[in-house]
Amino acid sequence: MAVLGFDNWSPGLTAAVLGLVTLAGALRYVSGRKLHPNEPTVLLSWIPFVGHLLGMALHGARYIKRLGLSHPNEPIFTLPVPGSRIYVVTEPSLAAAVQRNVKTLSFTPLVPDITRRVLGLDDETVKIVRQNLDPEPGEARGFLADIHDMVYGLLGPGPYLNSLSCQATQELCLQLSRAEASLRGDDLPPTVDLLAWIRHLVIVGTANYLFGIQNPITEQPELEDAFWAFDHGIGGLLVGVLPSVVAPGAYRGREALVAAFLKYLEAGHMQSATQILKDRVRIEEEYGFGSEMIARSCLSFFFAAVVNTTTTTFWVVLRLFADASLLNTVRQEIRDAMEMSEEQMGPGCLSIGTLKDKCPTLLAVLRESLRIGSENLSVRLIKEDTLLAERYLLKKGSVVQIAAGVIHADKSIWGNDVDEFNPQRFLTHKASSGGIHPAAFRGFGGGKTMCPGRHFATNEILSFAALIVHAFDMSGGGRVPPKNDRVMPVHVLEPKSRDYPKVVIRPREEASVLRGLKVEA
Ligand code: HEM
Ligand SMILES: *[C@@H]1O[C@H](CO)[C@@H](O)[C@H](O)[C@H]1NC(C)=O
Ligand SMILES: CC(=O)N[C@H]1CO[C@H](CO)[C@@H](O)[C@@H]1O
Repeated sequence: MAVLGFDNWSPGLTAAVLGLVTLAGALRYVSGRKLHPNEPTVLLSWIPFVGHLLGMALHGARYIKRLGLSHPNEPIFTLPVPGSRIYVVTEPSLAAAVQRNVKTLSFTPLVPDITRRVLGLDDETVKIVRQNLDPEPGEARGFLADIHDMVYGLLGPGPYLNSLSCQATQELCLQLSRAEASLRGDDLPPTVDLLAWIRHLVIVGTANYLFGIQNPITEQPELEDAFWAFDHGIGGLLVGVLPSVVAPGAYRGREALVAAFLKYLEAGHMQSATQILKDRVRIEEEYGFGSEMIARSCLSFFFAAVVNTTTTTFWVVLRLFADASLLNTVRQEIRDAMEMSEEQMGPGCLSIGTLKDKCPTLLAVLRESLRIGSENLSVRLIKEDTLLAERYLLKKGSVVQIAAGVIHADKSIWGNDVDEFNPQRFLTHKASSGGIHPAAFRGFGGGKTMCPGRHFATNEILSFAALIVHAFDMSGGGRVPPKNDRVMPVHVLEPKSRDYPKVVIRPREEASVLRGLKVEA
């Protein structure tokens, strides 16, 4: 006994342990009960009440994914958490049902609190954001509804989408030609961290095309690091208590960026920003946002425009350089698209539309990279008790999440090679002709909150990745590291930091197109 350290074992302690075990059992029983016979199956955690929250905090995306994949016969299940329930949807037709139910299932009631935590909005601004969240037709509209309509309108197919896509690609091309110039002189090109290389090009390029060249990033290049510190600590900011202690790096990074955006606004540089940002600022001013809050909102849009473009381009490029035959096929598609653009529009021109038409394999690589990399949980608050698909009762006040990570890893949808990177699956008849449910591909979310930037992002990433593989060779990137899914997925997953691929980048002869390229829609 002494060896086991039970010297002080006492009847009182035994009773206490027995009591705790009984209490745990009782709590498990209570928390495991359905609130209504039609509520989705309740999945219990080993530790009552807080077990699921703990699991998500410790294992991130992987926790829900494991639960979902180990219960393949439950298209939706209930996770009891303190004071509430989380319903998790893991099947496309139910995901579509959630998306259709716009009256009682809504993301917007969650926005004020999320933005308060992540961006540090003050109480007065949060109050403005909270008003008229989901106006019915004929009702007074609120801030979020106005922003939503403006953003979805401008970024939908049309002339602004085309001009923004051209500006972005033109700018990224300029960044690439600078990178090429700096590599050209080297006899022995250095080994670089591919993710860091792409991060730099995207963050500088995006700041330029969105905010004009007198933007915070060109004025203070050290803010690049602040940006990624903010990005990597968003999970900590979402906790919502003592951000400067819980997520000090993210907090300091965010505040440095906000100060710089405030300076940018006060200097009047917004004049040279792109239309969508001017419109956002105008709406924010109309609703009474102060300038510091407008600076915080600038950071939010900048964030949306940078993070997924960076990570997705990184995976696309890495995948291409890891597979010689895939790279050959895609390079041929790009050459054809460039030749055709020149025939149609003149020497030195690249048409984004032609690139999209002529590069089906590249587009498939992009979609397949998003299938594998995106595990976000689309969240909606249940505003009224809701019977989903005439079968599952969702209780008011809880949240329902669509688990992209589970749906994207489901063998019954994608086939037995679901864990393989196989862009062919997006080229075959099955994927394009309705063999796969339209709500199964969740890279851009779905329903009312579907990413407004999806057309733009597709144009931008396709052109940017095309220019990279056309103009550069890369060696050393043969191994594709696994994604790090132990984080809260606020964007497309990255590899673990120790696995960031190191590559040697060399300009090809074809890199000459970067100089003087004219990008057209
Ligand atoms: C590969 C690139 C991108 C991916 C994978 C992506 C994906 C997403 C997803 C999944 C959502 C949430 C949808 C939901 O919850 O149902 C979202 C929201 C959003 N995205 Fe993107 N996005 C990308 C690029 C962009 C770009 C380039 C922009 C802007 C220029 C942008 C602007 C936004 C905005 C403003 C929202 C919030 C919409 C709202 O809540 O009303 N995204 N994005
Ligand atoms: C980025 O993409 C992920 C995965 O598709 C998504 O969950 C997330 O909301 C996106 N973030 C932004 C800021 O667009
Ligand atoms: C769990 C999680 O990170 N969900 C995020 C998915 O994407 C939306 C829109 O960008 C975020 O608001 C959620 O927080």
